[in-house]
Amino acid sequence: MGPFHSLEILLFWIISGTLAEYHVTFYLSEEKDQLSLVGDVATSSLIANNLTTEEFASLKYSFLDQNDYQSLFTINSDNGKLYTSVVIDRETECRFQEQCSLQFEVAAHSSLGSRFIIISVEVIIQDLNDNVPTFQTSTINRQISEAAIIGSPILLNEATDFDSTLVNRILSYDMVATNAPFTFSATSKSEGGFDLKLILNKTLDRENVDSYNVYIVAKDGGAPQNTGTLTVNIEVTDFNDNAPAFIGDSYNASIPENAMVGYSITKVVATDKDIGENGKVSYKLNPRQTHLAKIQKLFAVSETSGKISVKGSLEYESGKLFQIGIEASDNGQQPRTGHTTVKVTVLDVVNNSPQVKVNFLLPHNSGEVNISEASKIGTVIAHVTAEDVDSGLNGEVSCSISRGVFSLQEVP
Ligand SMILES: [Ca+2]
Ligand SMILES: [Ca+2]
Ligand SMILES: [Ca+2]
Ligand SMILES: [Ca+2]
Repeated sequence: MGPFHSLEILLFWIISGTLAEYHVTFYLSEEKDQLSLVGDVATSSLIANNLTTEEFASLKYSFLDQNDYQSLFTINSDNGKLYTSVVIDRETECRFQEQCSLQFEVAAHSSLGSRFIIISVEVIIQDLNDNVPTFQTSTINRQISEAAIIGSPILLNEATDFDSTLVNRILSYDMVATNAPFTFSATSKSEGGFDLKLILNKTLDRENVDSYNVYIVAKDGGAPQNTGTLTVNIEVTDFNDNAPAFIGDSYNASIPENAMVGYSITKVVATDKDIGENGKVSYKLNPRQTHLAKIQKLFAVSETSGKISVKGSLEYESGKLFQIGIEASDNGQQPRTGHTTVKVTVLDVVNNSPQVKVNFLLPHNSGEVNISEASKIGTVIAHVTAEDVDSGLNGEVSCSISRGVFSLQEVP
């Protein structure tokens, strides 16, 4: 038999060897040290049963194919013992797979004669609970309106645990006990994993509590158990549920009748418990008040400061009491309003002279009248009136005459 003939036989064995007669399975925990023994291919495969002692002793072992797993394992060519060549991480080799089975073939060939044996080797990498449930970020921020109805959800993203076996993956989530008005729900999804959400279980009031912290713990099933925690910062956003309220129900002020335009009468203040535009207060004259036109003519209110000032002349308003209706409004999308009244008394301070008016009862000329010397005492000559535009004491008038020939008599 020439050398060409032997080559043909060898090729035949290789082709038929794809259906290996021998099969061996080893179990190896992940994370073993480099050069840890995985198993003995020679003895575990029981190939010795069909060989002479000499043939078995002469076998040389090698990987049949140049495949990926040669970077993970080495085989002793003399005795067929399989070792790790690196620290094997199950999650690198079999990410998200529940089974981690590495399969390759080892060739055993004898230098005696032409023995060529193919052994199918399966290494099952066993999982260690070496991964911790991890949320994408350890803290997240969420917002919910204080107007949210009970049952409103806040959706949360689930955590990841790269351990993919039944026990070492995430099996449950819990919320750490809290006073926050939320219940927690973790529902298994058919495709694996969980739907996580917080559900509002009480009505909110931002003006009372404007934020909550909630802690969610993801737990795997390993022993010891690994956990990962998510902090959820919940901001309660404002709803315009408060109207501006004046510090006083009514304000009283008095001003002199000669107050100039721009004279500051008083200042009203309203506060609003909401924030932002919902709490931004502006002032104006209440459009629904009696005598609006006159009030608008005489008085002004600063939109921003609430300062009430004189807008028109009060010269003819002395002694009067004005009731100025003021409206405060917030700047919410649906504004809310509050109302108050400013009572303003106009004081009489300018003392005008009484005006005397004489109406002659006899024919007269340019204020002169002729009367007969025969006139009887008590003859009525003229009707005299004295008027004063002032009010109070300034408007009280007394009347007298200086010459003794005539006298004044008050007409009832
Ligand atoms: Ca693992
Ligand atoms: Ca784990
Ligand atoms: Ca408001
Ligand atoms: Ca509010």
